[in-house]
Amino acid sequence: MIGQVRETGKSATLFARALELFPGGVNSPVRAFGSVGGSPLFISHGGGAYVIDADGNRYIDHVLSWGPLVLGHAHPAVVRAIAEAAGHGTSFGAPTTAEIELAELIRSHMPSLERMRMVNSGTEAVMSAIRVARAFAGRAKIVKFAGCYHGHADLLLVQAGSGVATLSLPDSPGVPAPTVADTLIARYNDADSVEALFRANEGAIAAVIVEPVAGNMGLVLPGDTFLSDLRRITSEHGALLVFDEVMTGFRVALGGAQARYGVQPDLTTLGKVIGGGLPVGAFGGRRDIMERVAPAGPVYQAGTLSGNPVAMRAGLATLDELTRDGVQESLERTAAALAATMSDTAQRHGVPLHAVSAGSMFGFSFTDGPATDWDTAALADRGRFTRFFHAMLDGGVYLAPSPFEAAFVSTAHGDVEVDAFATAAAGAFESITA
Ligand code: KE4
Repeated sequence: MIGQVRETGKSATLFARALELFPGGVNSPVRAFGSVGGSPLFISHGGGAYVIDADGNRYIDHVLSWGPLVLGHAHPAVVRAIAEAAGHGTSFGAPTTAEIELAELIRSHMPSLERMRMVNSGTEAVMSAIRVARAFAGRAKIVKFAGCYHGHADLLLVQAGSGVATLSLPDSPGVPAPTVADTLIARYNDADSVEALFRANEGAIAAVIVEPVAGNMGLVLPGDTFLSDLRRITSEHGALLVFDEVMTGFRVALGGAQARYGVQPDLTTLGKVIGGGLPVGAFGGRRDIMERVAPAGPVYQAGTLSGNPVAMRAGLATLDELTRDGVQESLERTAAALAATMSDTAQRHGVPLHAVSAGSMFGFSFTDGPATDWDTAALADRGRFTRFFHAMLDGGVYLAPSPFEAAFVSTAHGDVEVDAFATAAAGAFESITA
């Protein structure tokens, strides 16, 4: 608990070994504690709402693998499904019933996905969706929003959020200028900035891609008309609207942001929750667009492990549990309670902070007002976040090691965990205001 000196020697030793193998000692940049200092905790195992690190320290986990673990760690139904599937063979490179069943379950909650294609990551889903959007529209340019992150495909590493923002990277070397010449940047929650790009590039923009609830610059909610404005503008200009629901799918609502806000995109990308912790992504949408994807159409897209039966079964087991009556509503109550705890505790300690929740996600930023776009999100007090992050670790709570991420809850986070979070937050605010 607060003030208790946590042993982290084993993680440090493992990190030293990892640095001899992986760039920055990690297999994904945001894991490296780059913006919060210290060295990453190596996780030994997880169970329910908890992870245990190599030194035996136990934390309530609100990273949950950056979203996928909506049932918590090692849920029996998911573990059983993976074991049973693996026992019948781990991969065939051929169609299986599991992919059909998962796709049917996804479509029952997201009817806009009239056709879809399974892939192995959110990045792959987004790069594939953009390719088919460009082919369908016969246009090259795309619009993304500053602060939104859509994976690490070259064309989207422009003013991206998540790890790019965390590490203050000026986008990324190795991405040739021509590759991103057709990537236009608009301001989140500013439909006029999108309209202006269309006016300046009439007939040239294939698609607008947006995180309908932004989770990669902290948690930023769409304004009342933002998404419907994007729907109107793209339709008026013959462009496609792409919802990147890799994070928000089955999180902000069972039907994703498109259900929560009642705006139907032309294409949707998914990931995280639909794989239940195994590598799965998907893209899909209008039948007339998706029928352009090979082998139905000429837009090539492929993957050795796409639709992997073990991963499909993990996703099915996860969604089966998640879609039971009352589960989503309970998750939303938990996320809202944690956001309220953050607001109330910060206020008691006179610390400027803005906390929000959306479905089973919540977020907070050390800013005076709400973050509505990248410029306001970037005002977050990074030093205060860093001190808070480490104080929460001391208090037994594992948050994303970046101010530009969202936090997640699972069905395993109950009253005990909510109360423990409140205790840890009180201690953390005490320590950062002492
Ligand atoms: P992956 O390729 O990491 O599966 O998905 C990329 C992606 C696409 N779209 C959205 C909205 C996303 O949030 C992501 C990935 N999210 C980050 C965390 N914000 C993954 C964590 C990481 O990069 O290690």
